[in-house]
Amino acid sequence: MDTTETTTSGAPILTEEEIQHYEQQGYVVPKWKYSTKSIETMIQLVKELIEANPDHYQEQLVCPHLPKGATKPMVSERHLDFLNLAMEEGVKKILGQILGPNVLLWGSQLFCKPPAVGMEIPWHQDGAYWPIRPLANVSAWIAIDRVRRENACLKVIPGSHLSGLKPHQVDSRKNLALDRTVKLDYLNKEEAVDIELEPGELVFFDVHLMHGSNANTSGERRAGLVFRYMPSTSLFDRSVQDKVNKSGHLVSYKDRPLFQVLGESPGENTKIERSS
Ligand SMILES: O=C(O)CCC(=O)C(=O)O
Repeated sequence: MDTTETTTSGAPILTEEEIQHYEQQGYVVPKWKYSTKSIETMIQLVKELIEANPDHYQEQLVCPHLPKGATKPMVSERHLDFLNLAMEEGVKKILGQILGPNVLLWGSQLFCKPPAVGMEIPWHQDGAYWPIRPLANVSAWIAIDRVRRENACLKVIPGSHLSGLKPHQVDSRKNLALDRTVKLDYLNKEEAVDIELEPGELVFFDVHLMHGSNANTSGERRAGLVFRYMPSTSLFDRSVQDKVNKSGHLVSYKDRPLFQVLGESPGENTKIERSS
């Protein structure tokens, strides 16, 4: 028997305390985690994705759940396997508890930091430019490798989601996986918490939570996979202007497929795919 397999039938997964933790701190690491089998799948998917896309930075493989990814086009032959991971029963249950009964998957990203040269991700809040109105999102960040402070785990500022979006500025330092950072006046780094996880464990966090991660200067790889979920009561606004990012790639939401994870769409979100 796979001892890490967790039951997904019957009772809700998050306890009242965990839900409160999410609401008050902006994140939660549930007891539920991916099975050993799913972890093995993820490790293999990461290997294949990186091998198939040698011109991409490994921290910037956007939307591997789509056949050609997004932003910088890539090859993701096993996009359906990524999609299945996003739809695992345990994750769905937790999303139902945090986001409510109507949930869409709209994005994903592999953040794989190779040993020694893995890029820093500066402190930021997600969503300033995301086309979700009203802005609402839960990210599920899954550890594929063992992640510790030493190999640049995710860091968060607990409670920072409560006061909304803060001003960001361009960060033009080299070797960053993201070129925007929250203005220093709004950042209290002393409050930062390291999210150290074993493979298959995951953290759910709010769209307004300040987070980031250091450069990986260790000898250990740090791979994490994130899925982005929104309530279908918000609109995915396809009228948002396309833009070209600093690397010269088109960021466009006009044709981004959305996948129904839970419940029904109220109808404003067009182009919804069924995953099965
Ligand atoms: O993987 C990381 O260290 C950062 C992830 C991140 O910024 C995100 O998921 O929004």
